[in-house]
Amino acid sequence: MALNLRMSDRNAPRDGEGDADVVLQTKPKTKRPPLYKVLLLNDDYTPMEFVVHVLERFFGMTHAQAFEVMLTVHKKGVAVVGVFSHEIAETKVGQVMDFARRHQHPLQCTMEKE
Ligand code: TYC
Repeated sequence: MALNLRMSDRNAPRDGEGDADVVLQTKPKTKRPPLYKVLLLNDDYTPMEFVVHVLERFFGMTHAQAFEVMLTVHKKGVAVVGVFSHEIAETKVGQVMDFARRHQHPLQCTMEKE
């Protein structure tokens, strides 16, 4: 009769004989999907109130949170505005870039693997 062993069981003591039919079973893998940071970049032209609106509208921030994050981007040049799965991050970046373009602001939003 064949034995199904996990890798961690390989060297476990075993009664009986005959490893002829031993089948190694790899440990079930449940790797979490990678996460992506969504970044907002500063520029000299996009109005502060527009950026605050973007952060409220697409990132669910309160007005106070959005204002604080906007100021961080304004002063430091860039800030992480959220961390998401690849698909959600891509959607957020697309929404922000689209919204900015439609309003003719040069606001830039990007994503990078965490
Ligand atoms: N620097 C812009 C200004 O002074 C404001 C701004 C903040 C622009 C954050 C983009 O991501 C940004 N009007």
